[in-house]
Amino acid sequence: MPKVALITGITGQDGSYLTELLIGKGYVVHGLKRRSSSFNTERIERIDLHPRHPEAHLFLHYGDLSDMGSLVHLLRQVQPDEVYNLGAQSHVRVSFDVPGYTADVTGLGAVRIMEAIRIAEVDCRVYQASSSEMFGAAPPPQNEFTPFHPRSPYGCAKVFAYWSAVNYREAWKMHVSNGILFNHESPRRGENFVTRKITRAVARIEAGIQDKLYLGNLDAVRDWGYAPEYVEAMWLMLQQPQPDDFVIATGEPRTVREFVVAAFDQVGLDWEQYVDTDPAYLRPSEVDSLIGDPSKARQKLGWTPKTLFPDLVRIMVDADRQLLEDERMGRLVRMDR
Ligand code: NAP
Ligand code: F7E
Repeated sequence: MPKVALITGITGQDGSYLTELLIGKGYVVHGLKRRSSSFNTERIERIDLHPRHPEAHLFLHYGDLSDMGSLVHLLRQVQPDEVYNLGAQSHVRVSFDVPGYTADVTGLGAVRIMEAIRIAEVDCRVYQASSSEMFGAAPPPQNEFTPFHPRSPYGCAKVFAYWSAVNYREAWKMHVSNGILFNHESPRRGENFVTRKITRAVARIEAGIQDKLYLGNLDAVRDWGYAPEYVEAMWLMLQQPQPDDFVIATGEPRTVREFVVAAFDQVGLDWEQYVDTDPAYLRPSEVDSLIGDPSKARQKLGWTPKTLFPDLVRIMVDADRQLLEDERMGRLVRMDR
């Protein structure tokens, strides 16, 4: 019998890569998608079934992390072996504008999915998408023992979800693991996160269809990895006999400015001619520096990052140049966006 997985947030960056990984392993994958007025399944539309795994399948279901009933019904119907809770209002800056909604979906949503698992009496393992944003103002390097000091409604909601996951593990003996993932990027990254905003702009400026790129804080330090490798870590966590919490990161600190320079360098343009700052993109309270220590994941999961900063920038700039070319030629946009 193939294993069955349920993914919330399947239409997002990580959901799409995780779906491909699990289909490649022969899983039957069920995804929760929310209703929207425009199509939101672009990232998973062209996922091919794996030739070696004819039993693998992908099914999508309407539901919402704010709607408990939809979660209970879906869990009863699907009876998953593994649940990956990736759904969230995941934008930090936006969370200051919609703090209540962020708390509801990103925070309480995690409780709803775990409580729904209990109500539906499903015997499964759970992955909770925790975040380095929980560390916030705690000085780097950050590891599993670093105390949390969140700096946004998003970070606060993720801390609530993190401790709720630990509590379901302790109280109900559920196999729930937190992946504390540092920033991870790809050509499928949402266009209003800084890396993708930069690489999309670089391609457009090179093509002569954009004049300027407006950014906020160029001094923020982040630890950027490559999303397809990070979803592998999620899967590895659920294959462990005991549930646990793991930091997933590269350990390599880079500023937003360094990302800008590397991306413009790749197309031979001088970034200073094109980049301006706009206070609209600053945050009421910023997270200055996130640098992860992934030693525990290396030792216990055998996980190490392979794609580091220069390759990540190259992959993203190349993909956005190709995407622009495809759009200009009227070609079908490729799945590896
Ligand atoms: P993403 O691209 O923003 O995807 C978020 C997903 O959540 C989308 O599928 C979205 O659906 C869905 N969603 C939003 N509100 C929902 C609701 N009310 N009910 C059900 N689904 C809802 O995020 P990502 O980068 O893939 O990240 C995946 C998870 O990891 C998130 O929980 C994020 O907070 C967390 N995380 C991300 C990073 C990172 O660097 N990427 C690092 C640490 C943790 P639509 O497509 O309809 O919007
Ligand atoms: O910002 C600065 C900004 O929005 C990175 C989410 O996936 O990772 C992500 O959160 C840095 C910040 O990601 C702009 O102030 C400058 O210091 O790409 P970001 P994030 O806030 O780190 C964590 C781990 C998550 O869990 C989240 O879900 O870049 N920055 N100028 C800018 N950021 C944006 N978005 N736009 C700018 O114009």
